[in-house]
Formats: sequence, structure tokens, C-alpha cells
Amino acid sequence: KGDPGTSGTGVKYNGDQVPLDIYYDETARQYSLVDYARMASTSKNTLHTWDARAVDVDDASGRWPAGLKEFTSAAPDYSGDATEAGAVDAHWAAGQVYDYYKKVHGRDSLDGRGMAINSLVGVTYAGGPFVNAFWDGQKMVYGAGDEQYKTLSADLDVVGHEMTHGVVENTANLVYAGQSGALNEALADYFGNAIDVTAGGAKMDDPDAGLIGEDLCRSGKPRACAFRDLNDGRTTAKDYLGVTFGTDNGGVHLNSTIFSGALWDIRQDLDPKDPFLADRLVYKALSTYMTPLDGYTEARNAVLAAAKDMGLTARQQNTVKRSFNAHGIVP
Ligand code: ASN
Ligand code: ZN
Repeated sequence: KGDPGTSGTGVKYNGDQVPLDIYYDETARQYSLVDYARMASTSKNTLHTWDARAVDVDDASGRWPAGLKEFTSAAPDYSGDATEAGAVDAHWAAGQVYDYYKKVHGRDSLDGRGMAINSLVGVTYAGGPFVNAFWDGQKMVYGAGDEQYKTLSADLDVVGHEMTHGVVENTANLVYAGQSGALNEALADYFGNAIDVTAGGAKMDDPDAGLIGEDLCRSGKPRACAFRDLNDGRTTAKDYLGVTFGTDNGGVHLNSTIFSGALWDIRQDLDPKDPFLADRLVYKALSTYMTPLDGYTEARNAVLAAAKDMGLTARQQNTVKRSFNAHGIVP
């Protein structure tokens, strides 16, 4: 462990206890949610989880709110307020997402160069509930939730989704509008769910593994209250909703499952024994072949180019083609 980092624990919103990498301030005699361990051997940057319960979303988006502090604790065990606000979940999950990109893709943080990772938790909307989360170009911002939804960092697929926006911005940089925006969303959902299966206890063969945000439901049925379902049956490009920019940036969330559905099928079918093969394929397509204004067809071509590059067998390349065809994404 890199000095001055130390080890602690935290209770997640779902009650599970997890190890946390934290920091001990000898002068203040308290711990805080700063992870010195993960990037110790590379950039020496750190992962921080900030108490933003007094912050409204407008003041968190695209700027750094005044007076923020990392979540502190007198003991190295985080629970209570830190659990309620989603601080434990955000800090733990940011570490899991960092580890996934490092171990599976050899990528050091969101920019690939060890950038610091900052998560703001407990954010409100006009003083009331904020039921969303986003990447603002620099950091992750998580709403406090409401009576229907838990604090937004409490599902690893949501954290994986938001952090993947940071990866996309630093690779293909898909423009967040229309079809390229739907691809940006599809990649965020794909990796969000892949990370949830890798480190969050979701099971690949469970149809609910295709849901985004299902762990946030306080009482609603997962399928009804999840934000999206990669197996939602909006299977083909003829389900594409042509909407103006004023609606969801031209349907970036409305049209994402057409592509993410194909990617999720690929993850299920390409090599059931090694789902990381599909992850490496999609990552290679994203980081080497996709470009900012790509649509579905270009993105299909990017995945197939990556498949050739990686030396996938003819049979495997056919699996990829079949998945795209089934979703109406054709050359
Ligand atoms: N949760 C949403 C997302 O990351 C927020 C947004 O619309 N950007 O896609
Ligand atoms: Zn998104």
C-alpha cells in the first residue's frame, strides 16, 4: 500500500461490507475517502469521493462546487451517513471500474494516463430529489435518489456507465447527439453491465443482467423500474425513433438499445467461457476504429475490423455479424 494510504471498510447501501482504500490524516486524526493505492505505481493520482449533499445539480455540473470535502470518518469503517449518501458505494465502485479497465484492457484510468477520479455524491435538484447521475467531462455526479430510487451510486452498472462516458470521451469521442450519441450510450451501458457481471455479483445468464439501474429500485419490480434493458426487444434499426435534438439529445437513450442489444448478444454468444473476449473486442473497436460521427453501420464495421485484427476465427466473426444482423444493423 502506498503511503499515506491505508485500508478500511464500508457498508454498502445493500448492507454488504466491502474493503475500501482510504487515507488517514494524522493531524486531523480522521480518515477520508481518498484512494492512494490504485494509481500508486503509475501517475500517483488518487480517487476521491466527495460529500456533495449540500450541492445542487446546477452547481455540480461542469464546475467544482465551493467548500467540498471528502467523506470523513473517525474510524476506518464507513457506515451510517456515508452509506446513506452513497459515498461507500461510489468509492468502492470507482475502484472496481478502475480495476476492470486496468486488468482487462490495460487502461490506466479514464483518460488512459492515470487521471484522478472524482465522485460527487448526494447531489440534489432544486433542493429536492435528483434521480440521475452523469459524467460532466471531468467527474461523476450522483443524485441522492428519492422514495422510489436509492442513491444513484448504489448500482455498479450505473457507476460503470458514467465512468465509461469518460473512457468514450477520451477514445472515439462519439458526439452526444443522434446516432453517434446512441452509440455513446450503448457503449456506456455495455461496459456498465459487463463490469457489474465482473465485480458486482450480477450473473451473465440472468436476463436481469441486461438491466441498467435495477439495484436502485426500492420496491418496484426490476424490469419496470430499471432505466434500460439491453434485451428490451427494440431489436432492429426499424425501431429507431427519429426525434429532434430537444428530445433526449436526439434520442441518445431512446435508441441506444438497438446497438447495445447487439453488443450484449455478442457478449453472451462469442465465447461463453470467456466473456472478456467480447469486452476486448468492443474495447478495441471503441479505442481504435470508431470516430466521433459514426452511426450504427460504421460502428458495426469498427467491431468487425477489430475482430479481424484480434484474429477471431471465421466462426466467431460470423457470430458478430449475426448479432448485428439480428438487430437490423447491416453493412
Ligand atoms: N444518466 C444519464 C447518462 O449518463 C445522464 C445523461 O443524460 N447524460 O446517460
Ligand atoms: Zn449515459
